[in-house]
Amino acid sequence: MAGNGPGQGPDHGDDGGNGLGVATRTRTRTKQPTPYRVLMLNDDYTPMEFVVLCLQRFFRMSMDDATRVMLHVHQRGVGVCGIFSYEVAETKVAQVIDFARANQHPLQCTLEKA
Ligand code: TYC
Repeated sequence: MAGNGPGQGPDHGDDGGNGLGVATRTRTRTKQPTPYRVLMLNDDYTPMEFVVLCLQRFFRMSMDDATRVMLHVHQRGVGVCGIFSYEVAETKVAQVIDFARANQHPLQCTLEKA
């Protein structure tokens, strides 16, 4: 009976005929990254203008959208800045926290699975 060793599988032309091919076939279906929400948290000390600046700078919001989101966070305690892949969400959280710390503001930002 034929085994499953070298030379037994279908020929994908990637092994120079020695039966020891490298897996070169590419997947045709794309996998969407798991989405993550970036959340801005309220506090009593960070100036409203600074929060608006963060939303404009790191989330590319217009002045109107940034003001709306900032006021929502101020009134409700938490608000969504955007939805991203894990890597992008993590980067944006770090950028906001670093920028806030550099300016001596306690502003906090976090992420959660969307
Ligand atoms: N509550 C802050 C103040 O009254 C403003 C603020 C809004 C702070 C949103 C953080 O994520 C925040 N100065």
